[in-house]
Amino acid sequence: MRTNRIRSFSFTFLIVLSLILLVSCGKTKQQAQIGEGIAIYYPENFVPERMLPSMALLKEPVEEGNVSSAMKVTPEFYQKEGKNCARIAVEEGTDLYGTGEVVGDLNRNGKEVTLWNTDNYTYAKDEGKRLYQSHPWILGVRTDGTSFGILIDNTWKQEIKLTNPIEIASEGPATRIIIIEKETPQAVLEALGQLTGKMEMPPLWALGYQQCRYSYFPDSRVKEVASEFRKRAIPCDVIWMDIHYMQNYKIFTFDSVTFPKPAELNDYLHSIDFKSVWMIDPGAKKEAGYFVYDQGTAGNYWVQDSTGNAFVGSVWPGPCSFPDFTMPETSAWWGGLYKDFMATGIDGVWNDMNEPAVFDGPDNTMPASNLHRGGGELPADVHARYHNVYGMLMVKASREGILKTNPDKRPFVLSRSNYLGGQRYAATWTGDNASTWEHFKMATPMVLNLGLSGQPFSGPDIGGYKGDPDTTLLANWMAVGAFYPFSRNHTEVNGVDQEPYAYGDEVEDISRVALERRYRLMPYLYTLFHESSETGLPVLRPVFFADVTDPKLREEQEAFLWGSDLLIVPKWAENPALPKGIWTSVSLVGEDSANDPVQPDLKLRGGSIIPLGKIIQSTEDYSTDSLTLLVCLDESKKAAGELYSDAGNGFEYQNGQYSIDQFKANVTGGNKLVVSCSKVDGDMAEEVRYYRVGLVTESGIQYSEWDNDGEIELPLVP
Ligand code: NBV
Repeated sequence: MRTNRIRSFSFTFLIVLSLILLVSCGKTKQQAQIGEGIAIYYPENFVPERMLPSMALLKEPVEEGNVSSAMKVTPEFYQKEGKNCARIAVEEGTDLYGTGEVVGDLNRNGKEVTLWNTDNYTYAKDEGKRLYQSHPWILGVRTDGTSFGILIDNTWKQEIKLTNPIEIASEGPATRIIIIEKETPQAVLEALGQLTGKMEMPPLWALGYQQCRYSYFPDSRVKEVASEFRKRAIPCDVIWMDIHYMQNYKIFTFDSVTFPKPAELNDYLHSIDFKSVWMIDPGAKKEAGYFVYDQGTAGNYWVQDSTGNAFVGSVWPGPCSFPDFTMPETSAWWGGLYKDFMATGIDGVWNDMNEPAVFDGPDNTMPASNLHRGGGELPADVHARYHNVYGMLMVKASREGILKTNPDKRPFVLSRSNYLGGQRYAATWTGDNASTWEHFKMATPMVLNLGLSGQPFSGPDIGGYKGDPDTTLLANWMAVGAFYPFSRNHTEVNGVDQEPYAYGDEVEDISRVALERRYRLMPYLYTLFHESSETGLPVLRPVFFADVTDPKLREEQEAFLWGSDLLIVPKWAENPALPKGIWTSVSLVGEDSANDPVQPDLKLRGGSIIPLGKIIQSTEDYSTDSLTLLVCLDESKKAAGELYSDAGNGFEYQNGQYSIDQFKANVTGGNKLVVSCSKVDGDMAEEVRYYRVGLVTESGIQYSEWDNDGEIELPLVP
């Protein structure tokens, strides 16, 4: 009896034990579905403490059971030469894109990238295989257009070889990998947006053209340049202050001789409808009595060397200490520094050198053995782990601080360094390029691949940073540069004046036309930025997005798309591969789009309607009270389009203060184009809006009268 009881007790115990084991195994499953078409894979030697929380993901994925059989791509983990590796075989004929900010072709097949944020002047170091940002992310597009994404959830240094199989080798601990499997590349990017977040709506002014150099100083020179734009009627929204405005390059200070009254300067700029963006680097000069250094030292906010002392490395001001942005108290302090700074009327902030660049450090950064103390969710660990996210954590702290001090304004932060998911905090530019045709042509695929890696708001230094462009190069760069999401002309310290008017009448006229085109297109561009902030889709898109099954489009990197309706074809493009179907040239400001020798040809997709505004000198004059609707009919004589509007700044749009208008065109009675305009979403009070329709055909644009009754008619020319 007793033995039986013992037996049955042991039996029950065993069952309970195996149940416990089963459940706990379920919890630490090596792979699991985490969403529709999204699965996560763990290597056996995964150590959560060294890898989590994820710096790219918005939140820790929730496991939803076994990996679905629809997932076609699977990583295989292994170790080699002390590195944690993964290989991923892909179907023959797959085209690979992404991996963020890269030099070279749009199509990444056969390419290699090192993810280790590096200050890389003219992209010369390591043949440009590592640049200022890291995006451990690959987009794969199969021949039939079905697509997948590979997110390697790892901040440590790693190498990605885009071969078949794809090879990933990490210098850090073993990494988990997320795979997205969808019908189209667009759907993959939307899933990436859901996982890693989207760009917040920027202020409208940030979509305007911007003028920069290293540096405009003294303040009278800043005023002179800004006024020159107005005098010459070249549209421009923003002028930039590089490091010379600071007192001996000390961050959060103003030079007492050259910039004695920053508030007065900002007032002046605002009075002529300019905004100003000012640079802030991470390094704070090690100087007793300098308030930033004193506060940082008193608060113990600095990154430490391996012995636990504040790390000191040289940058512009000489020996500097660097905020440890993994510490919540450091980030809060850093954010607070923006209070007095922004109070001078500064509109936006430019965070540079945040790879971080350290002149006398190993490989021009800080030692990998430096210590970050973490806090909150982030564990303490060595710099090797946090290096690639140093810039991202910096712009996160900057953004939060700016928002706190100006809670009713949308922050604008531009960052040189960043990491996958960093579009949540800052826009970006592609660092120190050169004034050469090679770099000019390379800029489009760079911006495209950033967009295919989650960052929609980017652009290169127009005209090139190093060296001086010749007249032809600057003219062409301005003409195409008007179509970068972030459109800013910038040059290095010893460069000649590179403002569009400084190169003679011809470049000035070409630049004016180019920028007038951008500003007329502002209602469409703003709508695209809104779409991007909602969906994660890029603003600037590769031509193959127009037809993901057309193999001929997969490598096109000279022409590009704005959204899905406007194709931009540079005049220097050699036999560009263009999508099939109706794409009709449109002239916007009196130029001849198809035949102008420098301005890119703008082609409207058959079936689309895009709203155009007026030619304005800055977005301060932006209004949607009278819009021209450019209509390009499809084969069935129909077209449709949309406009997003809101206050252009502030957050009221999040409380419904926006409007979405929809436009629909069709031909009735065989001879009359009818376009209906109706508000379909948003609580923003309806303005009295005048519309006219411009029917785009091969022989030009036929315009209707202006009308405000929501249904515009245009008798068709037989
Ligand atoms: O602050 C000066 C420059 C800036 O103009 C440039 O855009 C950054 O990429 N900055 C780098 C520092 C050093 C340049 C050699």
